[in-house]
Amino acid sequence: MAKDLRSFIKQIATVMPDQIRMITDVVDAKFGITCIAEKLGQEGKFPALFFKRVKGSSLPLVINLTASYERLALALDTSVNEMVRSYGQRQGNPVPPQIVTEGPVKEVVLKDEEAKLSLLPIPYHNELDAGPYITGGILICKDPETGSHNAGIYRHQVHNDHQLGVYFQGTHDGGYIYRRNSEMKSPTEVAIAIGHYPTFMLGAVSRLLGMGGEFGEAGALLGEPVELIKAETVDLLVPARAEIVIEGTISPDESRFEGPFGEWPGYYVAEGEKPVIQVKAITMRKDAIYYDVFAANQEHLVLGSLPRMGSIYRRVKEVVPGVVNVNVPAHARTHCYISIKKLRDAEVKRAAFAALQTEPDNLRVIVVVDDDINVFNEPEVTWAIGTRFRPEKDLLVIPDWSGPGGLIPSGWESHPDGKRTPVMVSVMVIDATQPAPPLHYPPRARPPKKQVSEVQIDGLLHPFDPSLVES
Ligand SMILES: Cc1cc2nc3c(=O)[nH]c(=O)nc-3n(C[C@H](O)[C@H](O)[C@H](O)COP(=O)(O)O)c2cc1C
Ligand SMILES: [Mn+2]
Repeated sequence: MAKDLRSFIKQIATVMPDQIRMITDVVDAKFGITCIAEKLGQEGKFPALFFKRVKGSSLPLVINLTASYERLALALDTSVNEMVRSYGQRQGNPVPPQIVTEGPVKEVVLKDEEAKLSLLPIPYHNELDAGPYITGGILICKDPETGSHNAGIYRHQVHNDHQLGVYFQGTHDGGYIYRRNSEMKSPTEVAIAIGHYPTFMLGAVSRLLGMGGEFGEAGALLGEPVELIKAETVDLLVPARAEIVIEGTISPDESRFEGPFGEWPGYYVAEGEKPVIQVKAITMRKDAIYYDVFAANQEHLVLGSLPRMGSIYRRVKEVVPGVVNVNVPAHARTHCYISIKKLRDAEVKRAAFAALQTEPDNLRVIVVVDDDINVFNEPEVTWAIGTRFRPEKDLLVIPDWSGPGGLIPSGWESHPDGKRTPVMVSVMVIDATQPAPPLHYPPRARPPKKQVSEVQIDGLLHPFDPSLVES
């Protein structure tokens, strides 16, 4: 069966039924949806939430679908432990997309005045957000130089029924394409695809070298070619199995104030004048499901982190073949833990630099550890820093590595009048590995490994009997 948003929802409901919950009460898209998700998050729960009825729209909505590594690992058909390696390996083997002439995303075609954004249940997410935002849309546009399609997730404020904002950050390709077109006084044609199999979203957020290639990447992660179909009003190919596609153009000389909006570092950042998308058409399935990402929350982080980890793993592997695993923790996407089977001391810096090159704007702290450390178990990473890191030798600070600016507040200097100016930011590398070869260190103290592996926990543990301690 071809993979899409609904096939994934069905898969979760079948394989991990506890991980999806349905709400049948009518809920307001203005904070109602995110407040329910937030309340659950405060209890440490991040199930996918399917809202059957959203006030003012006939479409249901799913949020938090991609808020857990366990579910993303399922989408990749692997385990959390293996997902980074699996991602990195598949990234090297793109599967070209397939062009089709029919697809469910064309069941409803609305053009011009009929194409109203208010038909969609677009939520307000965080308290000070300037408006409803499309947070899970994949923006597709074409490189004017090569004609190749590029895709990435970008935030879109809803300005009114027919206009959206777009925030192109730093060096991202979407922004490059827009700026190139604008220099030539040409409009940029765009399509925003909403709702697909999660690996499609992951593919769009991959750190690929050069422009475009995301559809091939998504195919590699999906395990089948992405089906593409011609858009109605713009010269672009769009995913035929998406739930919804919004088509439009960005004029080279129109801008509008966008933001504030709560971003992944957990702050309202990057408000200002931004380009405007004029909506030309909306095409969708007749029973379309609206896919939303809970911005500035776990879902935003998890969805952003896995493509980074996978991309970093692949790039580190090119220079340090003994790389074992990479973790960019969702709660601190500024950090990156890399475990390596080290042959030579020089490999630590090589691994760290490859990670920093892959993810130049957002990483602040790189920790390199040996292969006995599970980078997904942070107490082990901390233990390695505590017992193997010698600050006077093993700390490297790289001043002015990235910026100026960015989404992390330390990339900005605040002034008494409330204004902020962008500054360069520094990064640090912590070498928490043992010196190579790792023979100088005494063995780690542990009970006999073989005997531990033979212990059967099932049937061994019983409820404690309080009568044993009654005086
Ligand atoms: C949920 C989510 C929202 C994102 N929002 C933005 C955004 O508003 N602006 C931006 O520049 N990048 C954003 N990103 C990151 C880009 O999608 C990512 O860097 C992508 O690789 C860019 O693709 P491109 O360089 O091919 O255009 C977001 C990522 C995620 C996961
Ligand atoms: Mn790209």
